[in-house]
Amino acid sequence: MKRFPIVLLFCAENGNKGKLGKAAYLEKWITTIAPLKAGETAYDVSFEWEEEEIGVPGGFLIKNNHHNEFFLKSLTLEDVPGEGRIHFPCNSWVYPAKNYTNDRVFFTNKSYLPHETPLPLVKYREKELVALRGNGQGELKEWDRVYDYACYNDLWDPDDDPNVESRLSLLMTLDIYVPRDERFSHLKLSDLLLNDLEAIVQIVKPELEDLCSGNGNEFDSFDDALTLYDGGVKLSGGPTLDNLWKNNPLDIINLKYPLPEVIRESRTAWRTDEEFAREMLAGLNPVIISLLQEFPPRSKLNAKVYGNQDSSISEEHIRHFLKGLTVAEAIKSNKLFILDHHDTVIPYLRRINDNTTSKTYATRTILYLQNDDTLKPMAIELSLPHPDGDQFGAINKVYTPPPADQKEGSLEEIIWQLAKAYVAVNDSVSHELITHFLHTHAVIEPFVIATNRQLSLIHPIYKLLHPHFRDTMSINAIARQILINGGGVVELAFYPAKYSMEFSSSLYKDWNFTEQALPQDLKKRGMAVPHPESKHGLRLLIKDYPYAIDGLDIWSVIRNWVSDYTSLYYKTDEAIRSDTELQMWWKELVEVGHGDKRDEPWWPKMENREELIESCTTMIWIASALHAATNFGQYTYSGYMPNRPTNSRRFMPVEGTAEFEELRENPDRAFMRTITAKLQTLLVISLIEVLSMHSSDEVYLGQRDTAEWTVDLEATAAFERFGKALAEVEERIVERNREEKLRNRHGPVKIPYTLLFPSSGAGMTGKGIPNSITI
Ligand SMILES: *[C@@H]1O[C@H](CO)[C@@H](O)[C@H](O)[C@H]1NC(C)=O
Ligand SMILES: *[C@@H]1O[C@H](CO)[C@@H](O)[C@H](O)[C@H]1NC(C)=O
Ligand SMILES: CC(=O)N[C@H]1CO[C@H](CO)[C@@H](O)[C@@H]1O
Ligand SMILES: [Fe+2]
Repeated sequence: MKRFPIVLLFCAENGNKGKLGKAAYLEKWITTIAPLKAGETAYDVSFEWEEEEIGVPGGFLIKNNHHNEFFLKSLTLEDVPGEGRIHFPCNSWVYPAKNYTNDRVFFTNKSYLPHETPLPLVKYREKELVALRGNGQGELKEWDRVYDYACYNDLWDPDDDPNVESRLSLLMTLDIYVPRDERFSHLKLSDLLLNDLEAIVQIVKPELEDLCSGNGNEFDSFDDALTLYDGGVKLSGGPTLDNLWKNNPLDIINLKYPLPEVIRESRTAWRTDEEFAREMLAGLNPVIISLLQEFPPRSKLNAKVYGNQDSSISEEHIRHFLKGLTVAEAIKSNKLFILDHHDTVIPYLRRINDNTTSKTYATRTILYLQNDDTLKPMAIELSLPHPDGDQFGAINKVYTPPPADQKEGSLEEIIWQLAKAYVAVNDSVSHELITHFLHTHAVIEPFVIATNRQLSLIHPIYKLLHPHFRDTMSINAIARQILINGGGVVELAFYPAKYSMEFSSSLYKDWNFTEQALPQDLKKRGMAVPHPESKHGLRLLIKDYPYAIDGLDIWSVIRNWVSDYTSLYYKTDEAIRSDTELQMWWKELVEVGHGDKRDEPWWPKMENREELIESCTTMIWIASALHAATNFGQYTYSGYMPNRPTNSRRFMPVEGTAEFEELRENPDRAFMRTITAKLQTLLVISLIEVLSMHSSDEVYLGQRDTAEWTVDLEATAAFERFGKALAEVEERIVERNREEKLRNRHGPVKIPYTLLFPSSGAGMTGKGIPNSITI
């Protein structure tokens, strides 16, 4: 065991040179420390103190002279003269010394702004950041700890371009470079979840392709689609996938898919207009709905290129819903809302419809706010680019619900159901590619990298943000390798097909970081107006808007915590401006990390405490609550594909065609042949089942995986207040879910709104806000 020399780095209060102590070595294995987790071992080590004026240790150096790496969790010194206990959280893989140019250094759990750093530590603080930034040269290896930027590109041939990450073939191991300490280091479920993702792509996908080849790629009815959840999937002449799994070492995935909650209480409630609209406020993608402020809805696309893209929905289509109001009056009294998937889709639609097997529309849905705060869809507009060219504008067709006295199964009702399906297709793709992938997973990664490159581990803002970055680089690397890669599952199953990632990245042009702050987002969509007397200073126009109500509670609790914590370290705005690391961090984030957006006027300048608080709150909100709200309900709502299809393969049938006859005679079959096919359905639900699960070692908002993350008592007290405030939010969520008059919290499908409920157990729970994007 005497293979690892450990040298303490002393900081004398008076002197200005760091002194290194004598090397010490691990001694005996201690068995008395509790609680240790499986695989962890504690060792004794004794240090010689030369004389008292040498000061107290502020760090230590360690050399691994072994052949193998080990994970160093922490070092604790007991009975330090004049100090008592000193703790060094480490949480890092230490590779054999030959892999490093400098000795590995670790610091105590004290925070220092750069200019407050004890002189002996300054050199080590700076050298460590230089090492973490790397020199941009060579291929990075497993033991490297370098955080650097590279462009992701799977849109053309990346191997021709030396500046972008090279494309990897699908090997059995996932080996995109990720700094070692960012790789899922935890044992247990999170590793297995990854294995599952790999297995779905590498083992299940080929099996399913066989199964679904030829005529086997269709569900003929809703009942047919339900058999998935009863019997599992039978492979042609072979075992069920379930059995396949038993023979596989990774036997945790359940290929007998569990029944998604959206059809648990009723097999048909999802088809009601009330549920269709409710999911815009409390479902997976509650961030698109907005107040309608002009009628008919106008397009913001450039008319020179796209012609007239304004809506054709007219007063006649909707007047009978308005309880005697004119449209102008209804707009004035904030009664009209819109789910607008028009402008973003139109520029891609011709290519998608002409060059892929998808056949779909841009959509607009107009809704009326009823007195009980539920929304009633009044009209759906489906739009296509003009066949003669973009400049001729859109071809629009407007659909309205069947009259109330019409019996179920009428042709009007069948067509209306199909119109809703096209809206759901657009919404589910927009959810996955934009709300979930682009606006959480993708935009947060530059923050992870900039923070690690520019803020020292002993910087208080590093300590604030670090828990919110856990595992994010790992899951994103996996996504790049097997989900969003060219020819990957997303392209196979989502209607933009090979244009999926181009479509997603083109919308990065519209991204505005400051707008992701929940209050700003609600104001922008017209869902809230400033109102100083109301809670959170906002009045919601739909009072029963579960995502916004629970979200504002969470937002303000995060904001209070960030504000309390940062005020311990920054007493003045000048302290922000003179913090050299903080300034470098923000500059690099804006100019390099989000370099394509560096000239946007909305970037905070990071010149005062308010900007720091708002920016950190927004980062934490995106990584925790926003991701949770849009991730962990995926199986609940999309596990049953007819509710949120990812693709449409046929246009709305027109009278006089065979497809129209099929629609009339066998509407369910026509519906199933329009939406996502069987292979794609099985793949998507296998994936989202895994993506909807929490690993058993997930760390939730208000928790830390390192108990002694700071020695600062005021910071730990503020953190405890944060935890208490979150517990109170939980109580309020439970109470609201009990109130029957809040119709949007359960809806016809009877699913309470829990996606912003902070804590959770492991597995698929439909609740829980992890600190970071881990899946
Ligand atoms: C479809 O693809 C072909 C070949 O790549 C291309 O020339 C054509 O412009 C595409 N069509 C549209 C509408 O983009
Ligand atoms: C970005 O968002 C902020 C906050 O909502 C808003 O004030 C600003 O106008 C937006 N800027 C742009 C260019 O969209
Ligand atoms: C392809 C796609 O998802 N189209 C649109 C669906 O709706 C969202 C929200 O407006 C748009 O951003 C997408 O462009
Ligand atoms: Fe996710």
